[in-house]
Amino acid sequence: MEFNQEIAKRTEEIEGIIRSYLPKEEGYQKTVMEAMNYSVLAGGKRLRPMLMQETYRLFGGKSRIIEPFMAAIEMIHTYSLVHDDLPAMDNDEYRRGKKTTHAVYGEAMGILAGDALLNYAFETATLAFDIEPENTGIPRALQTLARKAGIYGMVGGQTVDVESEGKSGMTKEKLDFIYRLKTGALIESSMQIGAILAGATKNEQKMIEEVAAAVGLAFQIQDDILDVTGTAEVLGKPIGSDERNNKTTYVTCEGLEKAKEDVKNISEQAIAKMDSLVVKNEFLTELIRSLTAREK
Ligand code: GRG
Repeated sequence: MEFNQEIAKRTEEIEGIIRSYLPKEEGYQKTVMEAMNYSVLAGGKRLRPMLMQETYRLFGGKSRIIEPFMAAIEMIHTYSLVHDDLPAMDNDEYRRGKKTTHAVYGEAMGILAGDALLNYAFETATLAFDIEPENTGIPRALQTLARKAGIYGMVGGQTVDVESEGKSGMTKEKLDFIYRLKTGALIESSMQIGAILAGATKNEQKMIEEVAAAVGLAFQIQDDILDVTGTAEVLGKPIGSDERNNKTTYVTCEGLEKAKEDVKNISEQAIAKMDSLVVKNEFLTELIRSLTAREK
């Protein structure tokens, strides 16, 4: 099967898994559940669950234990987007080609839906105990999910990003820190959890964390590039937001051409590191390579 068809097929499967873990819309608190489901089902590439599932397969994982964690990582990713779009942050009206959650449900419900998704992610991930109680990796996987989403991960990176906005004095070192945490941490979490639950060794887990860090960095640089060269139709959100928000990005630091070269080089470094493992997953390699050419 051709790679793009394979991606489409797997994305659809992942969509089904995520959907199966979403809450029923019922009870007096129904509105928050509707807002959660609206946000998660608004589309998206489902990259993080895909990386998680493929890393799990890379290390020989075969059970459904990975599924609640796949849903959980997408819930955490979605919460971050819902909160990032709020008036107090980027104040965006469109995301994934649809109205943002607060634009549809109001600001208070946008905040609550984000909070609820973060919490429900952990409630969902713990269902792994029912699927494979004998898997000793579950506590470590939960710890990784928590840590990489929090102050030592995504929230930490977003904090520095928010504080730097509109200010001069951004250094390359600080920008790397922001990218590693804000974007990289959830990608690291995804791939590490796949490795942990499949029973990879400590050394293999470390290698995968490094591979994922490089994938995350390349992904964020490509995001910066698309904010300059992309189109609103394909991206599903307005372009030029970095310039409007006076943001220092990899593109403003290094220039467009160097940024494009670096996306390719950093991704190839990630692939080379993965190739040094004894286990192989060709689809995962192709997936990482395909991200360098992504248009959304
Ligand atoms: C609000 C705590 C908090 C964190 C926000 C993730 C984030 C941090 C902000 C969103 C804006 C942004 C540019 C984040 C960097 C990561 C990134 C490129 C997210 C978009 O991920 P995709 O392209 O989105 O995988 P889809 O829609 O495909 O799921």
